[in-house]
Amino acid sequence: MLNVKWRPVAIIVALLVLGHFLLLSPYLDSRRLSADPTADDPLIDIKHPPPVTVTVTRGEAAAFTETLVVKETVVVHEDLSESQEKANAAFVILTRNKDLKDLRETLIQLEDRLNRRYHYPYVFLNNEPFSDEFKAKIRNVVSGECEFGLIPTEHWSYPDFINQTRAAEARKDMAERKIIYGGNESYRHMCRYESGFFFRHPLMDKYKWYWRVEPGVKFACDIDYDPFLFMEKNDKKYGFTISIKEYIETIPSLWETTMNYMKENEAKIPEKNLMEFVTNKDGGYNLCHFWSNFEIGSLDFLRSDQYVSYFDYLDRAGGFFYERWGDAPVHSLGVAMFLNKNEVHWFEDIGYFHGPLWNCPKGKANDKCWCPEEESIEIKNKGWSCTLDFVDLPNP
Ligand SMILES: Nc1nc2c(ncn2[C@@H]2O[C@H](COP(=O)(O)OP(=O)(O)OP(=O)(O)O)[C@@H](O)[C@H]2O)c(=O)[nH]1
Ligand SMILES: *[C@@H]1O[C@H](CO)[C@@H](O)[C@H](O)[C@H]1NC(C)=O
Ligand SMILES: *[C@@H]1O[C@H](CO)[C@@H](O)[C@H](O)[C@H]1NC(C)=O
Ligand SMILES: [Mg+2]
Repeated sequence: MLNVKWRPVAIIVALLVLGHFLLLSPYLDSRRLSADPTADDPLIDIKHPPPVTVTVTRGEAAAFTETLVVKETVVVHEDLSESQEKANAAFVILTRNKDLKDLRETLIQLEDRLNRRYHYPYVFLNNEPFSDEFKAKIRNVVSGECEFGLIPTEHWSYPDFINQTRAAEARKDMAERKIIYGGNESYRHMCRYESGFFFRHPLMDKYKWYWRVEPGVKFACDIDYDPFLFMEKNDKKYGFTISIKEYIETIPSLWETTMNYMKENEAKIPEKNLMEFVTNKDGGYNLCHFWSNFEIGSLDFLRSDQYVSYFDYLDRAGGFFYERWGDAPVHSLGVAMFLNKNEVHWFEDIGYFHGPLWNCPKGKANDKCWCPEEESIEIKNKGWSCTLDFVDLPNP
């Protein structure tokens, strides 16, 4: 408690702060509603103008959305402290016991920036059993329920149709050519698992939405709305923060295999899709993909016959082992084939770092962040990022 002699001072300060808000709020509100958002923001690129239509249910959100590039009509939902509505969702984290320290750093940020208000549960997955120390020290830093799952061996081993001699030769060759993770066997099991199995782990069955988190990633901005409910209310199926171009050496035959799948499964491909996002002018792969270390997405989409049949087709082709197909391009090609632009959302407002790249909100949206906006990949390295091209695609 405050020492008695300071109480009058505290009351005066509180009154001053309150008065400040009462006087300023009409001005702030009208500015939010009427200002031309481009007028005072030097960072807005005229080629990528700010949103024309933004529907919000909360005054605060209008100011928040004002400086974002995203062109779409969205509904931002109220904080849980006011409405009790919650999505059927969980964070899902593939990790190892040795990641404990990095993971705790990440989860403390995620809780501070978001989940202390929402208490969404966590599912931790591992190909080896989690230690008691790991479980206890994770439970100590999060506000949601935790479940710890073991990955079944069939999902983290060679399928019988893979020639392991050929796989070993491919690793040796790719290591000699210094291809990133080229010689790494466990990395390949990880990529295959994240491509085709995490959403089928029994612990995920009860959920409709997932948010993928990795040990070591950072969250830089206060997130004052529920991103899961945002997805649900706006009929989104897949959300990302960073998009970049893949190293071609890791996926030499992924595009051709995908094209073959599409030819053989025409009936499964909706007319309105996002293939334009991944296709270059001569009809090849432009290497663009959503970086899958961050994803907020629909589990029903990944569990759909469409997506699973695509994964099975890729798995049979062997590229997870004979090449080094990453789960990011695989998810992204699945999204591009089966979803349309309105179903995919750039969480421009979520300040996110996965070494070495940032997604960082610009302008007013940066006020509750500690990330530098000029570091955001789509500004800092336009040629490597695909995000502004995504934004420019026509809505269906
Ligand atoms: N249980 C388990 N998790 C793994 C294994 N390898 C990677 N992971 C997890 O899989 C995810 C991706 O692995 P990373 O090593 O971060 O791969 P990356 O993001 O492509 O590469 P970095 O640039 O090193 O981060 C992370 O959540 C890891 O914790 C593994 O062998 N076992
Ligand atoms: C497996 O791959 C090796 C090396 O590429 C090859 O020599 C061998 O014939 C293959 N085995 C089968 C059964 O295809
Ligand atoms: C192999 O990949 C894993 C991530 O899956 C990484 O932690 C490990 O350091 C890599 N090993 C080598 C030798 O690069
Ligand atoms: Mg990583």
